[in-house]
Amino acid sequence: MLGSPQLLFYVACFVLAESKVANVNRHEARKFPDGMLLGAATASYQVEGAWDEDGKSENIWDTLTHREPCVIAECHNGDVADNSYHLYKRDVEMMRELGLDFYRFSLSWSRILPTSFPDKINEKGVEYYNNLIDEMLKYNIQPMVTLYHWDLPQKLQDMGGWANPHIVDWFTDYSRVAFELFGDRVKYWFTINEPREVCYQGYGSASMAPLFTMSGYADYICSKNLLVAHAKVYHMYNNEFRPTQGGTIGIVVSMKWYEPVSEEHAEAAEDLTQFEWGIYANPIFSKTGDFPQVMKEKVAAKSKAQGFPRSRLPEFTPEEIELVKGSSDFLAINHYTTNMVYRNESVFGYHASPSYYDDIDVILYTDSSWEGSASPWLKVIPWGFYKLLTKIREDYDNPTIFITENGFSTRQVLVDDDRVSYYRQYLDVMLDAIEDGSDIRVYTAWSLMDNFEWLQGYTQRFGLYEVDYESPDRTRTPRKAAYVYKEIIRSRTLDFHYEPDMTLPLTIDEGH
Ligand code: PNW
Repeated sequence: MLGSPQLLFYVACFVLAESKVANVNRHEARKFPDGMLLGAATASYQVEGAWDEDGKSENIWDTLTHREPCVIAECHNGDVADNSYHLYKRDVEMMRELGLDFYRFSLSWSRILPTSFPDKINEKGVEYYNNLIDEMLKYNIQPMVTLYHWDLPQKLQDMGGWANPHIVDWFTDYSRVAFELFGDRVKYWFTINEPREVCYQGYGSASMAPLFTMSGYADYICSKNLLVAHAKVYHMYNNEFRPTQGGTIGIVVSMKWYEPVSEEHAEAAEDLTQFEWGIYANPIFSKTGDFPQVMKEKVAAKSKAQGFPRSRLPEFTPEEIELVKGSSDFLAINHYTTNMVYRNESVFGYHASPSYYDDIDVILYTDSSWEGSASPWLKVIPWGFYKLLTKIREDYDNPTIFITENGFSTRQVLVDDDRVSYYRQYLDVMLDAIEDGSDIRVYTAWSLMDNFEWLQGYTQRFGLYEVDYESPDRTRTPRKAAYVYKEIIRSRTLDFHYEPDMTLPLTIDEGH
C-alpha cells in the first residue's frame, strides 16, 4: 500500500544507496578552501646541472655519479640535468604558465659554500639564487626554500656526514648564511627534506648517496644528529631571524600509509609506522617528545639479545628532548603511496640481523592488484593518503600541515592520463580530510618538470612538464597534467570532467 511506513523505508533506502553510488561516479566539482596555496617543487641536484661551474665544489651526488656512473640507471648523472642553473628564466615562465602560488626548490650547499664552511661565500652561486628568487617575486610567486635536499658537500661526507655529531654546527652555520642572504625575501623555509631517505636510504640500505649499508647503526645515529641539527636551526631562525624577517620554518617528513593485512596485524602496522616516520614526527610533534617508546624498547631489547653493551638507537639527553620538541611551525609531508604490512612467524630470520627491519619484525609489500606507475614502489592508493591525514590529525592534535610533495611517475609521454587521474584522486581525498577538520594549508605537486630521479636517472619522469634530454636546451613541454593543474589553480576547483585542449599552447594568463 502506497504511503505505508514500510514502503517509505524501502524507498528511502533505495534513494540513499543510489545517491552514494552516484556521488562516487559523478565527482561533483569541489572548491579548495580560501587561502590554500598551490604550487610545485624540485630540488637542486635534480635540476640545476652546472655541477662544477662558477666555483661550486663537489657534493655526494657528484662524487657518486662520477665514481660509479653505472649504479645509476643507464649511467645517467646530474652534470647538466635540466640545466636550470642557466635556464631559470624559462623555469619561472613555466611557473607563470601554470599560475603557481609558489615554487619549492632547494639550495645547493656546496654551490653557496664551496669549502662547506662560511669562511668563503661563493658570490656566483649566491647570484644564481638571487636571480631565481627575484624573478619569481617579480610575478608574485612565493619562494619556498629547502636548505637540504640530499646534496651534502663531499668534504663533510668524508668527515662522516650526518653520522658525525659535528654536523649540527656545520648545518647551523650554513643555514645562518642562507637566512642572512635570502631571508629578506624568502618567508617559507624547510630545514631538511625527508630524514628517512637521508638516514635509512643513505646510511642503511644503500639506495641513496653515500650508498652505505650500515642499517641498524649508522641510520639511527644519523637520525639523532639530523633531528638535533634541525632543531638548532629552527631555534636560530626563531631567535635571530624571525623577529625581523617574519617567516615560517619546519621540517619535511616522508610518510607512507601502512595498511595491516587484517585487524590482527594492526600492531605490526603501528610499530612500522613509528619506526618509519614516528621516529621523526614523535620527537617534534608529540607532547612527550623523544623517539617513539616502541622503537626505544624494541631496539634496546634486540641490541641486548645480540650482545651489544647498549642500545644501537642513541639516546637524546633531556636537554635535547626539549630542544627538539615543538621545533617546527608546521608538519610538512611528502606523500606518494601505501604499503601492506604483516607480522607472523615467517618474519623471524627474514631480514638480515642486526638491521633496521630486523628491529621492527614486519614484512611489507604492495598488492599486485594495485594500479602502478613507472616506479615499482609507487602505487595509486588515494585511500591511504586519507587514512594518513586522519591519523596525523588524531595523533598529533591537528597540526598545521603542508603537503610539500605528491606526484606520479610515467615514462616519456605527453598525454599522461594516469598522472591526471592520480592527482585528481589524491586531491579529492585531501579535500575530504580538510572537510573532516585537517588543517592543510599548502599543496605541492612533485614535480614542476622531469628531473634526475636519483638512482633511477632520467628513466622515471615526475614532471608536469616533460624535459627533452636529447636537446641541448633541455626543451620543456607541458603535459596534459600541466593543463589540468593550471585549471585547478585558476578555478580553485577540482573538476574531474575538465578536458583541456592540448592543441592550444599553455600561455601566461594576465596578471601572472
Ligand atoms: C621524494 N616513499 O622521495 C624526494 O623528495 C624527491 O627528491 C624524489 O624525486 C621524489 O620523492 C620521487 O621519488 C621519496 O616513502 C621518499 O614512498 C619517500 C617515498 C617516496 C619518494
